[in-house]
Order: sequence, then C-alpha cells, then structure tokens
Amino acid sequence: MNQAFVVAAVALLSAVTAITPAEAAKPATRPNVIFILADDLGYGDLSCYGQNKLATPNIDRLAAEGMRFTDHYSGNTVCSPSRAVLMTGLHPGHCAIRGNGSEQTTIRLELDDFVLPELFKAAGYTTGAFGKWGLGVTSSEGRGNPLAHGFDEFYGWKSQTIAHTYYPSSVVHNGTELPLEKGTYVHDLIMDRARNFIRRAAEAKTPFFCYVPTAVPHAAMHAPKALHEKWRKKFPQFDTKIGKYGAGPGEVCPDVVNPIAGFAAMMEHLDNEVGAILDLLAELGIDENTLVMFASDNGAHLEGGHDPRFWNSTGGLRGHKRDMHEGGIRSPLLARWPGTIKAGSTSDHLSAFWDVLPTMAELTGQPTPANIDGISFLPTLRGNPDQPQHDYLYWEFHKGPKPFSRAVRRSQWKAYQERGKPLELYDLEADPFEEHDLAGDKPELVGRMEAILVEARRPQGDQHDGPLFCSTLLRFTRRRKDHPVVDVGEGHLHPDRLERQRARCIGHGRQHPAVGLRWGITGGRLPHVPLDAGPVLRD
Ligand SMILES: [Ca+2]
Repeated sequence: MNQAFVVAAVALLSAVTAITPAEAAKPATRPNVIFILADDLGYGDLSCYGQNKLATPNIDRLAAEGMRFTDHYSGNTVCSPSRAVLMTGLHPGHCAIRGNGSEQTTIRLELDDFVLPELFKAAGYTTGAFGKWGLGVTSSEGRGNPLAHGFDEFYGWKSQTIAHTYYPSSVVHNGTELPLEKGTYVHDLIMDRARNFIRRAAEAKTPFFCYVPTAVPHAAMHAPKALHEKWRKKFPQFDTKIGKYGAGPGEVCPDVVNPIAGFAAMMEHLDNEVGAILDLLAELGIDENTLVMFASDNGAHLEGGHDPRFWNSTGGLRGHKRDMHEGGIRSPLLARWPGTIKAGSTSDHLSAFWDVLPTMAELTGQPTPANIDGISFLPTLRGNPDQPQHDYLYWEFHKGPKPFSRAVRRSQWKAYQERGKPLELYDLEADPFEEHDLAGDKPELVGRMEAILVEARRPQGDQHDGPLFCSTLLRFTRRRKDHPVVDVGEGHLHPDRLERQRARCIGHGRQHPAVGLRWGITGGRLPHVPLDAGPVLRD
C-alpha cells in the first residue's frame, strides 16, 4: 500500500468521523418536491408579505421555517404563458406561448419540449399534478394532456376556462372525464387527491414531485359556505356587492354575494390546506426530505368582484394581472426544506419562473437542459453566497399577434413598454412603486434597455391564427407500427390524408412567407426537417 493512499484513507476516515449526527441525518439525494402554484395571488396577499386584513399563518410557516424571496417573478402576467415558462425554463421572449389563447390549438406545450415533470421522471421520481393545468384540455389526447408531458397522474379541471368555476360539471382524472354531482366544490376533491398522492409516494418510499396548481384565488370568488359566511359577518358592508363571472363552455358559474368575503374565505381555505400538507409531511416523517415551494402565476386580479385595492393585494406595487408593471409579475416565493434551508431567511436574489427548471435539475442531479434561460437558485436555497446572477430578466405579453407589453429587470432598473408607446424607466430601489419615469434623464440606460428588448426575443408568428395552426396540424407525433400518425389538433391524420394536408401546409406557408412552419418527426425526438423550401423553418 503506498503512502499517498494511506494518507488519503486516513484523511477520508477523519472526514467521515467528523460528521455530526445532525449532518448524518440529512438526506443525501433526491428530496421530494411540492410546488404549490396559486392563481392570480398578488404580492401583498400573504401576511408574510404584509397582508394585514386577513392572516395566512400556515403559508407563513413556509417563510418562518424556510426562505422568503423578495424579488421573484412569475413567468408572465396571465395564466397560460406563465405556466409554459415554469414548465420549459424559457423566458417569455423564447417560450412559444406568450399569451392566453385557444386550448385546442395555441396554448399547448410541444410534445418534444423537455419540461419540468419529464426532468423529475428522468431522475426516477413519481410525478403528479392536481388542479388547473392551463396548457390544454386535460381530457384530450396528445399535447393538451399533462400526462403527455411527464406527469404520472393528473386530477383537476378539464380546461382553463372551466376552472373559472369551482362547481364544474366534471373533473378529469388521468385523461378521463368524470361527471360531478351538482354543487360539488371541486377544489376540495383536488386537494384530497394531492394529499393521497403524497401519502402513497411516501409509503412506497418513492421520491415524488407533487405540483399543485390551485385555482385559488382566481375568480369566480367561490369559497366553502361556512368560511364564506364567517367572512360576511366580518365585512357586512360588502353584502350588497355581487361578484359575477363566467365559465365555459356550458358550465354554471354561480354569482357570489359579497366577493370580498369570498376572497378572504378562499384564502383561509387555501391556507388551511397548506397547513394540512405540512401536517401530512410531519406525520409521514418526510419533513426534512421535502422541499415545499409556494408561488403565484401572475399578479393580483380585478375580476369576479375581487377588489385588490381594498386588500392591497399588490403590496403597493403598481399594476395588476395583464400588465408588466411590478404588480402584474412580481410573485411571492417561499421555500421550506427543514435542515437545509435556513429558517426565517430572506433573499433578494433576482429570479423568475424560468429558474425553477434548472434549480430542480441541480437538486435532482440531472443535467441542465441546453438552451434554456433559467439559472439555478439552489445555491441561494442552500445559503451558498456563490450564486450566479442574471444579466437581466425579460418578459413580453401578447394579446394578439404582436407583443402588447414588455419589461426588463436589470439590477434595480426596470424598463416598461406598451406597444406603440415610449419606453419607461424606473429605479425600483428608490421608487419601488414605479411612480417616476426616469427615461428622459438616463438616455444611455434607455439605450441599453432598448438593445435588450431586441436581443432578448425571438420573433414569433401570430399564435392566434394560421401559421401556428399549421405547425400544430402538420407534425408527426408518433409512429404506430409502420403507420405515421400526424397530430391534427384533437385527432389524428392517417397516411392517405397526409399528402393533402402537406400540400395545404405548403400553400399556407406561401401565403404567409414571413412566418415559419415546423415539420418533423417528434415522437422519437428527432430534429425537425423542413417541409418545403418555401416556408422558413421556425425554431
Ligand atoms: Ca393566473
């Protein structure tokens, strides 16, 4: 035995014996992850972020026993594009989904996107999603279904617009639509399923990723009756106010007497359920091996009779859902992982939804996918000061074919631009509520921000009309034996119709020469190949 080996062996032995019992008890690999995504919850809606008209003691436990981020951002300012960013790790200048749209065609992830649940699958996790998917019809075959993107189990609303009511006529479990009795408050069934999933995975000793995209507190302001009555007594002055909203298609969306009380009751209910999840982790003995995160998909809303001004739902930040001011995109982010994340800690690390995928890659020991925009914030969670930083964060939001509003955050500086209007510039350190536009005083900085607005994005065709329809329409999605099957929205195209559709796609490409078409075999994750020399292949 050579001397160097002996020295190394002794050093290793010393290192092993130096480990304290507390360190030895730390889980070494593959922690469970629970990601609770609130819907339209504002930066100021949690008491740990300053809410003082209602309390969220259980959600606050995530902050008291973990880390609270002050400068975290949603993926976009409305549901679908924000969720697409969370799934893909691409910021809104690169992510294909940049606005809400048709659940049949425009807001579905691509089958060859490598997305968050697939990352967990690659790491050997069991995966479940419970609530509002927001990226397609969950009972459909193919791209709209969360099971096509790496989830082992899905239980929740059939579609994003049906999730506007908490009393839908059906719920979807693993692609199958199940009728519900009239008056069933589906949110409770969903949360039960989420807890059942956690329990089953823990008892099977399988690491799990449990994604809980709850619809709370999105309109309609439907809350459990007893809690709603409790809050009506506290705020009787709003009993004359009726919250109206709609859900579709063909769904009943009851009016809400006193939607102010409805909001408080929804929040209390969600808070209790987060508490129930934390109690379950303790009961199952997996507290110290489970990372629980909580965030919101966009800022506070103004719908269904909700009054974010009464609640100070944005915490004073300017703007709401659907715009790019801070109140539309800044999100709470809480992360609790006892024994690893320092209890009661706060971080001002500049981060956004596109950072979640690489964070989870690092957490699970998986390679970070190439060409994504996120940066892992696991060092911050672990208290490691060696945290790589973004040069900037970028967003764009589409209400139609072109970006409607855009924003850049770079250190304390915020650039904001609505279509057709001059760029505005704010110093968030001195002016957190974006009240003083400094664009006229800082031409050099404005120039840099304008350059970022150009460099940060790839052009995108109109996601609401033909070109994307073509890209949806004419793609091989899988091969069944020797028969290529082409995704045509909700159905499949057999080989004898292929030529007709191919010709139609070429024709469409010639009518729209400025936009690209995608064409390729995606079931086997092969590269896309051009359909025709005419259309430009879109990345
Ligand atoms: Ca939302």
